[in-house]
Amino acid sequence: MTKHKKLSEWVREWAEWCQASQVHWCDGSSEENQRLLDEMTASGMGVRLNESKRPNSYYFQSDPSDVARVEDRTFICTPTKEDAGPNNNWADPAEMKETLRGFYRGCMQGRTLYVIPFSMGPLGSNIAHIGVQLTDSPYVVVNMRIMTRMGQAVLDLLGEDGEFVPCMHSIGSPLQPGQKDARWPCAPIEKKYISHFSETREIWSYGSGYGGNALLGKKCLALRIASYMAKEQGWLAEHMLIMGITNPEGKKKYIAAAFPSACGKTNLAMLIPAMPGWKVETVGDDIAWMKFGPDGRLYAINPEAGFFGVAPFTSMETNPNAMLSMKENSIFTNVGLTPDGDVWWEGIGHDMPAGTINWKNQVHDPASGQPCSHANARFTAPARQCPVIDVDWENPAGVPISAMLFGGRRPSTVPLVHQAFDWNHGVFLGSIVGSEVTAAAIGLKAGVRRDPFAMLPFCGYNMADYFGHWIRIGEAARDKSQLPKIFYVNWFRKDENGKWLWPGYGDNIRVLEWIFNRCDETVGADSKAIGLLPKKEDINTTGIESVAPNLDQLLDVNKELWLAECESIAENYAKFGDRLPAEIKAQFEALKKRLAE
Ligand code: O2Y
Ligand code: MN
Repeated sequence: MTKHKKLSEWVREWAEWCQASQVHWCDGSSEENQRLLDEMTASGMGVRLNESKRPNSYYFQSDPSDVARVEDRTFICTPTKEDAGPNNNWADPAEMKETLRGFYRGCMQGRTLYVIPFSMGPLGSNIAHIGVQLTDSPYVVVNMRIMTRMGQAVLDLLGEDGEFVPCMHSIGSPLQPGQKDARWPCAPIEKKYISHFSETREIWSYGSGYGGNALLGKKCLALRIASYMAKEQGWLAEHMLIMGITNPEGKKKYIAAAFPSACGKTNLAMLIPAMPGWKVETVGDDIAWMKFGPDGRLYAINPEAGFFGVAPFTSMETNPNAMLSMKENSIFTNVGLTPDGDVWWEGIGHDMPAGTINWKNQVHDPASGQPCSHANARFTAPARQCPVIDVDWENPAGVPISAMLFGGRRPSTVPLVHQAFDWNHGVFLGSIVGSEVTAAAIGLKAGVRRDPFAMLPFCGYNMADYFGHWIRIGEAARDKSQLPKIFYVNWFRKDENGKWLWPGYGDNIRVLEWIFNRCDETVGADSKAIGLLPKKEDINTTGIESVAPNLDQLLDVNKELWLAECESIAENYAKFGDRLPAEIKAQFEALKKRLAE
């Protein structure tokens, strides 16, 4: 329990307003976790998987209206629309609170209000932050227990007056006496609201029980609210994986990488190098919080404690470390359930067993043309179970970052890898990130979506100001030479026939080798209009000789295509009007001038 008066009062007020049947303060113990899982299994919401196949693991199916983050129901409620920027749905904070207060009134009738104290980042780290989520979903509690450090230890750390981000959540489905509960209770799509009050650091989520809409530590706190806090306090909250790379000489560096959703961050974070002697270790697969350390370098922590990864097409071929991470103590949502009590999804690496139940709870008919698992079906697995988890993944001081990568799915134009000339040019590269659209969010148009820094759905304020914040971070560095070097990668380039030019996966280590060596300047580069490119011979193709001839195309910088790219960049920048920082405009002008030379 807690002696924190403000917290107790906040919980009491919401419990009363929502008319919760009871309040349960989560201690995070395995007994509590087991009780909730047993209750969900008994009610038919969850299924315990076969103990001999998937120990201590559970299966859930969501409502078909509740399968992914809902970007068009996500709001940033800053005092003015301009403060939220063209990148966000804005709503007036007072109006939004009034609307939601109306919805929250009585919304937990017949349900328990769970109080989840959680730390994003190792307990007590000076880069970490604490949140407290209220929820009426036991599914959310058991997922938060994997994804964060949760329970009594966090209350102890909060003490009597510690700071926390209040995170209010309800599935928006009160239960009347005698009413049979839905298997996955939630509100209809038009009543789902994922609202952020950036200035006052509050999250109010209503109507959804799924993923990023409901596990509020992840996208809501660790990115949208944290990005605003980071701007105010001079640090970075980024949509980035963090990995350690050790070369055959035993030298280790940490790299952070930002790719839009569904561009393979989890696969890269857990990569098995295709070149002998190299080692990759995982710190995190989705979010990085970075602060300057006492030595002037940027240090990163993974604020999360688990992986909430896309299941379809994850296999022992594509990502064995992810498969092994979820071999026990895991939760599966919207995948297939096999007759022998295990899970199955498209691309898992073996045929679907006959009689498998699909995510819509029907015996799956492969002839239906429909997938058995939803495209955004997820596994929730403890990070500590990853076979290549880094020794320092829970180091409260974080890990020193040598390089940052940006990238996306670009079938043409963008070369396999290029390096920024300097920090401000790197910020420019982050600002022009674009990718083919993802399945992780609904309601998107097909085609290339500009997703600056892979933060478009996750920046809690005007993105033009966010670009400015990155510029200021560069200026704040005590020693500019200590700043991470910035690169742009593109594993997804195709030839004229639509065939991949680069093998990807474990072979990406060949590109990482060049990046690693560029950090120490032990390898050269060709200066081109768009940045510094590898010389063909500096990308190691031993063992993939058939790919070597593709390097001409992979490293090609086509001026025509880049001039067209500039038009698309200009179109995107125009949204930000005068708020676009002068340094970014200068970088863009310099690029166009170099292309014209
Ligand atoms: O659709 C959701 O609720 C999950 S989205 C997600 C989950 C884990 C990591 N990244 C993402 C994302 O969309 O970037
Ligand atoms: Mn993500």
